[in-house]
Amino acid sequence: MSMKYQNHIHGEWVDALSGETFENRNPANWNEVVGTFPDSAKPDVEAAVKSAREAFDKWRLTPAPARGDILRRVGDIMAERKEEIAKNMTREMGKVLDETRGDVQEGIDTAYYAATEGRRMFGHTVPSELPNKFNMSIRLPIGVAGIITPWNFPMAIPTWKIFPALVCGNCVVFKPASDTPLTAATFVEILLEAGVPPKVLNLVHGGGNGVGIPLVTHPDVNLISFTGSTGVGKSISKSASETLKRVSLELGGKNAQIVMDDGDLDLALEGVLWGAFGTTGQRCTATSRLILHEKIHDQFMGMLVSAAQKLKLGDGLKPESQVGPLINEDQQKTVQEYVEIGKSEGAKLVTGGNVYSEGDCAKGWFHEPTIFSEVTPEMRIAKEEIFGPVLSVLRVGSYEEAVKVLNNSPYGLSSSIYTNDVNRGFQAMRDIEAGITYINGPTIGAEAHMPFGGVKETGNGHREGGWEVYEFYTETKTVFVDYSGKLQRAQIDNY
Ligand code: UN1
Repeated sequence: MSMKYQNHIHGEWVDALSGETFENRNPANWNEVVGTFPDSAKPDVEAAVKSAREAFDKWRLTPAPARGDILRRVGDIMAERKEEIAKNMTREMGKVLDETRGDVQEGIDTAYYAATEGRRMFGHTVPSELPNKFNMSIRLPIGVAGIITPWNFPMAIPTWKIFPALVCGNCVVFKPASDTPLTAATFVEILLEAGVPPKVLNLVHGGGNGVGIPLVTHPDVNLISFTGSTGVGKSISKSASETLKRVSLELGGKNAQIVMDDGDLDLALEGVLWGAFGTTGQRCTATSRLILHEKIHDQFMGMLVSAAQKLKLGDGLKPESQVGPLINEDQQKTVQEYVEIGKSEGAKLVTGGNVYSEGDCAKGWFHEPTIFSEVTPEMRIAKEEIFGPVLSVLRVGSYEEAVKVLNNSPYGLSSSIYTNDVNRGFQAMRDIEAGITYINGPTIGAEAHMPFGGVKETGNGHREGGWEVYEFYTETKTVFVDYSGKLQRAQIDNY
């Protein structure tokens, strides 16, 4: 049954002012409408920002530990509803149930971490250079946070942004991806049920032009956190600079796994299958390049191709499915285009390459796990983010060449090396240009309490997750308390 959902603005559930709507469909079965959502525009965004701005005065004065307590309850409710949320997430975006459960769990972990951060939010106390004077820095909320999230982690990524924003005392206008509005609606419902004051949290459904741009350019929005493509990230950065907003960008990747000749090949095989074809390759951390030492290249390719051919495609709600559909028809077309590009560049298609439409899969946007070998570093399939189940394999002769090939990328999010040489492992930690490096693990597997983000065109230097994200959502105020009872001139009276 398809339901009709609304925006949450100024403490009320409302339609878009224009009355327009859009449909959310199941990528495993395009005939199934999951729900109907408001297709919002600038006036809706303006109302949401106004609400957040008004709510800020009170929310900023709520003690941070009390804000944290609300997030702990959010975590509890998410844990109770985990199975239901995961099933609905699979219906709206396709990844298999184990993965959508993991996505919800990442949100729960982030909630409990954020809850305790309400009791930290450390500042510094530092000696003054003058007598009878006290120096410290304190952390203050900033104001209204505009949160723009993608469809591939419809729960985890909104939690990475919204929990720290709230616990730090900011109010939120949330624009979720229009491919996954249902998980977003459930998430907002849970936050409200747990006790987030209604006007503090505003949800505006819709597209980038209708909602994203008005949010990014709104003078009363103080910060923007965005996860998505590098192209969109650059244009957000440009537009947001007009109003000097603080912007955190989490963008594309072309992540590589290196397998050295001394690596454990069985382990590396499990890693690359999970890294490349988990979430149907639709993660910013997905393994889209495999860099093989020439000594193990042929043996490993044999193992990889036969294992990839055994992967079971299907509706993510079925327990036997290992690889779900792509998110939509456009993404299926993009993947097909890259298969053609790979062929025309002279790479060797060793398995896959086609849309998959056996049985029930004909109703969705499935694509075979696809592997190209004999890929060279200058080919487009070695450089561009595809966001699908396509793996490009490159052959190298040494560790130095492996790192050079890995670093030959405009992106730098995640990376991995399989080696049993401890010295190599430590060299790789130092030499690989990426925000995340796994030793003997695949490129995916971030944990909520560790910083997440990348270098080069993957972002603009901020991190999500862990302790670092809390810096982004607070302003530092430096405070001097002079209790000497007289004017003390720094740098002058003491020298
Ligand atoms: C993303 O790909 O957008 O490490 C986020 C991982 C996940 C998060 C990925 N826990 O793959």
